[in-house]
Amino acid sequence: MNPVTINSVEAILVDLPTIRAHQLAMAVMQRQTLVIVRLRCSDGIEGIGEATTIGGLSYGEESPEGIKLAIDTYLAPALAGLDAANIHAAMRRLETVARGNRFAKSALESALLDAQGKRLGVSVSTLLGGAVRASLPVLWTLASGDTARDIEEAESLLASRRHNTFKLKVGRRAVADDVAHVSRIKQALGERARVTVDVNQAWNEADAAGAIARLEAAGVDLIEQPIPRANLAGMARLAARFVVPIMADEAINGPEDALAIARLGAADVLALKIAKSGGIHEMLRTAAVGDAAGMSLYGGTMLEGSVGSIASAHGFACLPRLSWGTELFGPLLLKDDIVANPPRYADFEMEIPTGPGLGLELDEDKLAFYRRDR
Ligand code: MUC
Ligand code: MG
Repeated sequence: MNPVTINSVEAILVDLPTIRAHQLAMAVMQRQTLVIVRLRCSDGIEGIGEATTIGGLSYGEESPEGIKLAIDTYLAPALAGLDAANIHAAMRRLETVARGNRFAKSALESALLDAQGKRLGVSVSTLLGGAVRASLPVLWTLASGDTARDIEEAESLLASRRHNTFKLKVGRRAVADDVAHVSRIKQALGERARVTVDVNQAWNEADAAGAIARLEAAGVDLIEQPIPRANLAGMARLAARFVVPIMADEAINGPEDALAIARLGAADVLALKIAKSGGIHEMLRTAAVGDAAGMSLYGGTMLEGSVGSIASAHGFACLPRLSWGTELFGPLLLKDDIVANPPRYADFEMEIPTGPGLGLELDEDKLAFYRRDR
């Protein structure tokens, strides 16, 4: 029997507005750009995948436009004609033609997994060996830039039982203002909600030490990437100094980073993201290193839309331990969706689809409306 081959790959830039401004240390987002991948195979099956960045090039080394360029020019031609059912071999081929470019590779791997799941009639998590949970806890990020508005937003989400953990984005303002902002929100929510803080590398070690002492006293539950990613020794000193757990985000991409962090004790928790790792399989390898080293795991987001968030969810569903839950709220931050069956959120969790592949169907009209090149 001839193998099913990869016929073509299309990468489409899609711009979707956010429901409100999303303020992070390095960017203010008013919209999100999705790179939607459509991978067509010789048996007529199409797989879909997605990559996003945060604030163009301001979070990491890839931008949506760069991801599309890398796929169109280098990665799609390398995949053409390969066995569509052998995902490990296809990803190995991508490793040989391109260093890095993990976000682009992740979108392609999701599309390959989606196609293979559809071909076999099983979900992506089943294809990966099986989900150990049917839904995932999901937090919400408060990042309107206004303390009173953030408290109002949190109260309404608690009342509707959509989220009971809130991540606060800090690092744009003076450290003292950030600490006051977080303390006011934690005081207003009290024991009814968990509060975490993401600094996105914005503080130096001395500022971080002072701020974390006060945030710990205010009852904050977790501190994410307080200082620059390269300062692992500084992260190790902070992790040793405080009881409140320190989480690595920008400092961790793949398994080698997890090993370096474990050796130094540079974090208590790892923020896993399929994009940062270069796909679901690499995310699972990264998770295994962290887990073996005794670190706790967290399912992170690059603020993907429904396709990327559900691909992440299938991967996170397979982790034996995921003690800090996830932040797969990306689709809820966007005003509209390009899938016909968006993810369902209820009782503080996101449901993981059980249909073939990712379990998603593109809404062709919406995709046509929001694509940049329409
Ligand atoms: C990040 O750095 O964690 C995740 C949630 C959010 O609001 O921003 C992202 C990026
Ligand atoms: Mg982060």
